[in-house]
Amino acid sequence: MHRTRSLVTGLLPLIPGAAPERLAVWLVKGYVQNSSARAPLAALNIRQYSAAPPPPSQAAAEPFLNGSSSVYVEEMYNSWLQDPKSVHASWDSFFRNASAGAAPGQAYQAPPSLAVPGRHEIPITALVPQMSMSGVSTGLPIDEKMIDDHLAVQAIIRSYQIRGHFGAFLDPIQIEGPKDLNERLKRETHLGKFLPEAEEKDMDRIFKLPATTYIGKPDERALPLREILSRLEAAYCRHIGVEFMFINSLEQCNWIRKRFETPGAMSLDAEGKRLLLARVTRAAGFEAFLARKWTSEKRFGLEGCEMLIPAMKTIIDKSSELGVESIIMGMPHRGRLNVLANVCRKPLEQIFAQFAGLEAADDGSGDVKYHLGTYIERLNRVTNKNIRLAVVANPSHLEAVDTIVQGKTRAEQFYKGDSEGKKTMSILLHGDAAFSGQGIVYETFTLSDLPDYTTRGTIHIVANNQIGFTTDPRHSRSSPYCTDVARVVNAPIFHVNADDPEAVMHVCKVAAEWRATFHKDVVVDLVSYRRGGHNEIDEPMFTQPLMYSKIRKMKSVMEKYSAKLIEEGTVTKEEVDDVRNKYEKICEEAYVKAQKETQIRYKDWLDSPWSGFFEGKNPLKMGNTGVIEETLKHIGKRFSSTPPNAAEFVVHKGIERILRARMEMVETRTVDWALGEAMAFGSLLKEGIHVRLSGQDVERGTFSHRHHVLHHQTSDKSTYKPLCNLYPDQAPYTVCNSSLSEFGVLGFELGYSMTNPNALVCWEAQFGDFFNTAQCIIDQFIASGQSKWVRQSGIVLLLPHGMEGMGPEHSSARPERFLHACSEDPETFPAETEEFAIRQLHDTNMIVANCSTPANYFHILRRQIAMPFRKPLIIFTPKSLLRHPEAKSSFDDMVETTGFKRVIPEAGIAASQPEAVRKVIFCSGKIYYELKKAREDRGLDSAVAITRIEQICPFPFDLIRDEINKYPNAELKWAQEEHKNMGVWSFVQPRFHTAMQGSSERRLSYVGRGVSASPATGSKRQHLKEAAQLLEDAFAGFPKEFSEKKQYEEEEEEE
Ligand SMILES: Cc1ncc(C[n+]2csc(CCOP(=O)(O)OP(=O)(O)O)c2C)c(N)n1
Ligand SMILES: [Mg+2]
Repeated sequence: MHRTRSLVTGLLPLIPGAAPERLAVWLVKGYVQNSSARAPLAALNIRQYSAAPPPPSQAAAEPFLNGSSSVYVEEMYNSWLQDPKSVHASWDSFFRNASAGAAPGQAYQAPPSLAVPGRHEIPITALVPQMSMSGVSTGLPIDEKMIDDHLAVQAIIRSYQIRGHFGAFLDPIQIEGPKDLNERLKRETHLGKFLPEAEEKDMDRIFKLPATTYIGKPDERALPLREILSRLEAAYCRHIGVEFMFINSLEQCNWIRKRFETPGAMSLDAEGKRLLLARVTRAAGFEAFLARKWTSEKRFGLEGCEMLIPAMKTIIDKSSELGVESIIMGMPHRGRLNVLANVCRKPLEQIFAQFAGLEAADDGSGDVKYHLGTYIERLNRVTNKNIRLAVVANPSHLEAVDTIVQGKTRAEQFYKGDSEGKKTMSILLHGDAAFSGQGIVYETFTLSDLPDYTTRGTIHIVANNQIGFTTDPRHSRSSPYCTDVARVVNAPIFHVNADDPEAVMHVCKVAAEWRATFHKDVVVDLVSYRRGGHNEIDEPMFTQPLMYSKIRKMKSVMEKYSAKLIEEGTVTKEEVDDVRNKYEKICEEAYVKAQKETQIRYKDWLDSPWSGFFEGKNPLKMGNTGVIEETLKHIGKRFSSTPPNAAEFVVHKGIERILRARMEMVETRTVDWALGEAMAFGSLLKEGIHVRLSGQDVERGTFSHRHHVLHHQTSDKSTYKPLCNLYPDQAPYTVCNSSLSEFGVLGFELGYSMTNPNALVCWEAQFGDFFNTAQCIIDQFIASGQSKWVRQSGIVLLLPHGMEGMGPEHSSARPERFLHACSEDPETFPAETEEFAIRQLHDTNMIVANCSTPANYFHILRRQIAMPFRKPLIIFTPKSLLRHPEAKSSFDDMVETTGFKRVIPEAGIAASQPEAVRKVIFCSGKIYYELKKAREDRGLDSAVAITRIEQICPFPFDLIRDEINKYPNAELKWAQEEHKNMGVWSFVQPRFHTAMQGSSERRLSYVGRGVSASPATGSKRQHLKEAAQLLEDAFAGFPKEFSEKKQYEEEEEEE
């Protein structure tokens, strides 16, 4: 509360009296001061905003024309000047009287009320006797004063609702401010502060309660001011601070008001209190046990925020009661082991065994214990319903797991047909510093209400220990609260003092109900402290001496709450001891069991089990990727058509042309890139595989080549998706333009891909190089996820790539970055067996490819599903090749007998006379077409072979070796358009060496651009120069007769 408190203090000098005081007092004082000043309207300096003539001076002297009402009155007056009937009859009468010269104070006449009094409404006259009984003498007509007073009280109520949280007692350690904030606040609200002449009596005056509050019991329509203030303080200024009045839905605001203002809303029965105490005891007992057994082992203990555990359990109980069956959670290091033990009920011996440093029984490199995930299905004892809980494994990178959890949740909802999110939900846990500091949190929130990304409400819990490692909030954020980022999506934020267990329970229940009712995000901010250092080895006094001298004197929440319950007679001391001892015994027993363990199993910590997927499969046997011609034809035709039965669907002329061209290709048994992709997707859909393509502008495609969503040109929001209409029983196809985020959306799609192995989930970058804003997802999850967490994913990254003169960005998708993260050994030629290719795929961490033909693209997409396991696939996709006349494939390369080609060897004249070949140029991707043309131009077709490597990792050692051996007399070149320190060169170079099995006679050398700091030049001219030079260099070294021969042949042809 450091930062919040200083913000409030910062505001106080602006407030009359300067001393910190209750909002109500400040407001009422404002009224008193204004009314005593009685500034005439002309003096309020507001007319400069009005084009209307000034109101008559007599009217300006009316006593109620003060403060906030004056603007309103002036608006009324201006309207009345235009048309007297446009204002209420009472205003009409007032302005007529004032214009006619009525004396100040005499122009206003109260109109008779015609309305039937509703809830909170009582006839104003009914209050008059009480008002006069209070004996307050104002010297003004009683009804006018009363209106002002009522307006002031309404404003007080509203100000509590809006700003009451600033006065709430949220910080258990009271880093700043007077020791007893409650006492101070009481003193500040004393009657004398705003009505010095009749203090106590004014507090007893009765005020009608407006419809915007629920502080009245059912039969209470008016209350003494004292009671109003007291109830507002109970609702908004005790241990809960509610931020919600920024929400732009009246219904939602009222819903929240009701839950916090209704008298008795926060009370908990004895059974609830006992359960709560038991849960706090377990949370505290777990940390104490670990601290005792492993004194200096890092575990990122929860001490100081033990209430996180009962908070999560309450949310789970309530959500289960409201119909949720599966909860997917993401969380950082703090308290993670405790969550696994006490929320998920992961067997304690498995957790304790992690401390023993045992070897793993399964493959992989593993992860530290406070990053591991889990998946558990169990009975919720409170609701007696089954519940599935998953904690997603995460790296150290704080908050990076957020969108992965969201994607996984969304996928589970999708596959279960839970379109409203009633059965599956997510909970995200955060640290205070990370929540406000990490941009991915914002990216996660912005996905929360997008049709293809929403999870229908996430409950966020911040374990707000008011510190991030060694940094104070005042140095780690510029916002008053660490939770302010949630305001962007209108999520209510419940700050709660985590040393008040019952208050925590209340906000958690409300949060769960909110999610179930509105299906929107909500934040619970557990304001707490960190009893120790950042981890168990750190000394916090180095940097936070004051904070820690206070913390060291603090009793734990368990001690405080058990003392409270003993004192109020809810439990006995024996019961408290009993609960504690029982849990300790459970821990001891598990500890003994853990000691007998000899190995740990990473599989025990898997967050996304794919039951039934691996069972019964030969892990080295892959299905076919070719399909029958009939399927290609059918998909092609559908993909080239407008809605079959919608003659009125108006298609853009340009799209009509594209569709016609597609149809012509289908008729000639050819595909371009877009058609090849559609056939891959369509054929998988036919086989029951859900396909999801997500990313920026993917529906049309950045390069306007895809057009998976056709837009009716004369009817808004009327669209047609050909791939959703291929077969009556096909799987669903999802294509969705995403928010402009890479980190968030790639994380989301990765999470999506973890849920169902029988889905093809693709994320496309707008241009390939933009992936680097999502680098953390690639390094921490995609490249290493299986190794760390035995978790597989078949996600596909489509990264437009190619040096086409577009400048430093938009050119290279930086293949080197991905290749560097590949786990393949460059110096090992894998054993040559029949399963060479599939074993390589099985053993790699990622597949990296640059396909040069639509057919190969088609096959590699389909291979993702044909594989008996899942691996991430990174494809560098083309830009200019999308429309290149030669970059087309025949159906012949896609039918049943065909498959993906890891290498496309030279197939021209050179291949038929390999001994005569002088040079073999190996390359990958679009440069092939440029090299091919340059070779032809130079008449070198028989002298130079050009071979394409389509799958870069796993490296096709066997095929490359064969290709090299085929051309015994040729020099070997690697040509690439990326700079020498980029692209594929440094990856392939040692692998070629290995493929040549150490042959010292043959050497691969590089041809292409030199090294550079920037991926591409910004000058088109320079680009063309470099591109031309590259081709010159590639074909350098041939004697002149080669080109003369070519010239001779051409002349002969012309004749
Ligand atoms: C992206 C990232 N940057 C930096 C770190 C290093 N780091 C680990 S914990 C931590 C402090 C986190 O503070 P907070 O979010 O408040 O959580 P707490 O440790 O207080 O529970 C930091 C900076 C990290 N893990 N991840
Ligand atoms: Mg913190």
